[in-house]
Amino acid sequence: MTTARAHTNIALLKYWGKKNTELILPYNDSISLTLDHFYTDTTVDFVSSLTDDEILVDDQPLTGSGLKRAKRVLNLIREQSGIQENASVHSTNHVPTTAGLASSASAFAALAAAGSKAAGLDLSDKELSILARHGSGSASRSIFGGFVQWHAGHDSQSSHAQSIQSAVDWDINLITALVDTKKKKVSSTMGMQAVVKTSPFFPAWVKSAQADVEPMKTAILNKNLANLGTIAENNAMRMHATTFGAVPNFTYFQPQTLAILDAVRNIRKLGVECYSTVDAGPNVKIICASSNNELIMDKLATIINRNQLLVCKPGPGIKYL
Ligand code: 2P0
Repeated sequence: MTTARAHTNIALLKYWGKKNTELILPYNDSISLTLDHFYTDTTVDFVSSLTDDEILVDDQPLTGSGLKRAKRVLNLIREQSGIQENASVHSTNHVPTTAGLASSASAFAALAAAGSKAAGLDLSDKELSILARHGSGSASRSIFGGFVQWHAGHDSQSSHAQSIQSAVDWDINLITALVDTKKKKVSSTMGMQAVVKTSPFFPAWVKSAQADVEPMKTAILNKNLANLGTIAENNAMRMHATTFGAVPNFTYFQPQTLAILDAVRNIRKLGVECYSTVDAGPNVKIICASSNNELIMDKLATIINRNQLLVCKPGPGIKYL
């Protein structure tokens, strides 16, 4: 029996579009920051008496596409290890459902780590990243701490994440503005597929997202918040532009999302470094130095309640408990 802990991550350069939906191979590289505080603990045991995999998430049996994806990861572990038993999986999310942060990244990273170790495999971080990717694309990045790059690659073996800077020893954090925490109408998986198939802006997105990779890595290594934030904000807006071009068109933005994006631009004009990023939902994550957190949160107080603002710091990679 093995327990592993994996943390969530936020993409600074987004993964948005699969060129292979079975293997979960993305069109472009993405770059993320792993977060502290929000994580998933997963315990896996292979048990001969079980007639099927038994997967409980927060004490509820997993169903639907989540179950299918978890079984896909467990089947790969069985293939690689030669083990035949079914698995007993217990997973606990320490990602508040109200936080509007994705838990699929931490969930599948923790499952890959705990499952492979419980099956007697001793996988490298790269191999774990490939395994986690089969559950959810963003999970490939949650194997590593700090700043992480997911190489798009050209096949399963070449599509994996890698650390850029695991120990973040400079002042950068995120403020998450929780605009709406209800389940979204268009899931990431559905949204990105719709865009790949129907948005004429998609090819331009892939080209510009790939061109962001080297400048973003340089900004991270130089600890240059202004460059990092500018590239991240533009990248996020371009991702969202693809949804406006889809048929039928859709958007993850809500009125309050736009109000916060505007407020962040205005705070920046006052000389305070802060930049927005938005994932496949209405919540805004504000990239800034922690020394400016209070000032920024005070300025946002006219738009959003203080208790809807959550500070997220850089966090570590996978751990075995
Ligand atoms: C990201 N997102 O890079 C992007 C930005 C959402 C917007 O990764 O279909 O849950 O399971 O591979 O990983 C969310 O997508 O999608 C995501 P699947 P996933 O963080």
